[in-house]
Formats: sequence, C-alpha cells, structure tokens
Amino acid sequence: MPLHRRAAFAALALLASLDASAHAILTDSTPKANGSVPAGHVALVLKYNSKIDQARSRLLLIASDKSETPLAITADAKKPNELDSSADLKPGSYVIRWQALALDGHITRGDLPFTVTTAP
Ligand SMILES: [Cu+2]
Repeated sequence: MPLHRRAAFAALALLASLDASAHAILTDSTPKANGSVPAGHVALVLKYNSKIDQARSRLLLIASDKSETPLAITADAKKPNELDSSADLKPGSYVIRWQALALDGHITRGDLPFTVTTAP
C-alpha cells in the first residue's frame, strides 16, 4: 500500500477512535443493573458518560410477561447526561431497554435488568 494511503487509513482510524469516545455509555443507574427496589413509585435514572439528546432518546420498560411500556423521559437541562423517568411497579423482574442519542449523532442501546421486591 502506498505510504500516503497508509497515512490516510491511520487518520481514519484515529477519527473513528475519537468518535467512539463520544458515544453515550451507561455509567450508573437507579436501580443498579441486576439490583432491586421495593414496589411502588420507582424513580428511574440512567446516567451516561456524556451529554445526550433527552428528547430523542427512548426508554422502554419490559415486564416479565414481555409486555412493553414506553417510559416518558423527564427533560432536565441541569442533568444533560441523564435519562430520568419513573413508574409505578409491582413486584417482578423488569428490563429497561434504553436507546440514547449522543450529541455526536450516534445512538447506543442497552438493557438494564432489575427486580422489584414486595414493599416492606
Ligand atoms: Cu459517536
């Protein structure tokens, strides 16, 4: 491969790695992944490594019977790296399927499984 083409590929690889660092990666959450919370009104917080477009990100709650409920995301300009919501949940196992749009225009997706226990 000619040297100038190698340099071009190296530059592209560098750009790709820089871009990857801007993707939204889930860094913390409430409930924690595989964690548990008591039944009732449950605050849901997904925290990312970077700012995200809250209006164009998505949260879907999947119950153990596979039923799916879209969760409204609470827009909060003071917490630009979070997707916040809440839901009234009965005991059982759930998954939040999240889709986060980072400000670089790229979407990342993931599943956050957790358990709701009988309220004390
Ligand atoms: Cu990106």
